[in-house]
Amino acid sequence: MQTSNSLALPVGTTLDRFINKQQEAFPYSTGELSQLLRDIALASKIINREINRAGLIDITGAFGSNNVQGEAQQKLDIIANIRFIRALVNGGQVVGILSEEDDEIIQTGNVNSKYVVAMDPLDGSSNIDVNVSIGTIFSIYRRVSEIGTPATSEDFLQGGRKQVAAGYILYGSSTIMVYSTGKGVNAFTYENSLGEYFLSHTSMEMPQDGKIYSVNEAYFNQFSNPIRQFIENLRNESGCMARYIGSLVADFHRNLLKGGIYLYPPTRKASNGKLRLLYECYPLAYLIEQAGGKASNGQEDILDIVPTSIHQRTIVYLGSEKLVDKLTSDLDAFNNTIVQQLATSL
Ligand code: AHM
Ligand code: MG
Repeated sequence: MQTSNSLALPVGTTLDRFINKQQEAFPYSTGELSQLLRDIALASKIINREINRAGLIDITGAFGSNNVQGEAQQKLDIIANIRFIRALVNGGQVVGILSEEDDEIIQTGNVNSKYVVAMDPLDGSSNIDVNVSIGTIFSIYRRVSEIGTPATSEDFLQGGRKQVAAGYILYGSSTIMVYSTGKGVNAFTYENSLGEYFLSHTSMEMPQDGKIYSVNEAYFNQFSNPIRQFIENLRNESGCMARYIGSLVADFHRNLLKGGIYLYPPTRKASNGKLRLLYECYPLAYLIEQAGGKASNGQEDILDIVPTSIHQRTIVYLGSEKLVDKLTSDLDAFNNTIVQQLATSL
């Protein structure tokens, strides 16, 4: 959905020009965040290139162990991780990186930088090797540790509302970068032949309601009663359609544009959900709130969850306001009934 652009920039503006314009709106800004966003965009272009020729690398790789850069053949998610880290280290604006691919915080050595980045360099592992849409997710914080020292886990455990920017890159039928610095959400579509991102969706607003639900229904029998009931109502009474790619960024992006809800409830294998709070759920929750949608774990807004560890997981429901409100009120009602039943049985 496209609405009028608060910055009065025409669609077709390059990402660079947009970032510069945004920076001009803050006279005391130092340009570090702007440069960091440019570094992320650059890394995504490199990853986009790797993804586009992934099939080809496989063919050439079958005859030897090295790729065109003379590096050992690696899986695309590992390549993406390396590319991102390299771009952020060389860019110089980030003191520490938290990546889904690394257990520990990565120290960039840029101890005088003010920002840290939490990221999933390439999400959608089951889709990576089969030419289905995948994505990069990122979240940016201003560090709380002292300038001149390495990054600490506290820099990353500030809570979702402390994000200064967040976004994702979807490598799909076209490549698109969607991000927010807390003043609305804008999207930039990549023009391959020019090597540039161009503003394509301004001040994005998520529809308040929607007809799409996205959940892995293979787990249906493992879901709690109110979740099952909610899904059955969507199917039978609300006339909703199921759409599930199994790539969070792709499912999220479609629902952001069209309206709908994405659910990852507890399952037997993942009793606290599967998705990671810091670099999957916080950034998407930040974006969805900016676009007028909602993100909840069923009990509280995702952005209000107090984080306790850098790789923690969470249950997540991301979607149009009306759908998430309905789900959370169903869950509340169910919990209240259980409490009452317990109280009367005592
Ligand atoms: P990953 O980080 O290993 O790629 O897993 C995250 C992915 C999401 O992109 C997707 O929404 C979800 O896992 C799908 O999980 P499932 O296969 O259990 O439905
Ligand atoms: Mg992931």
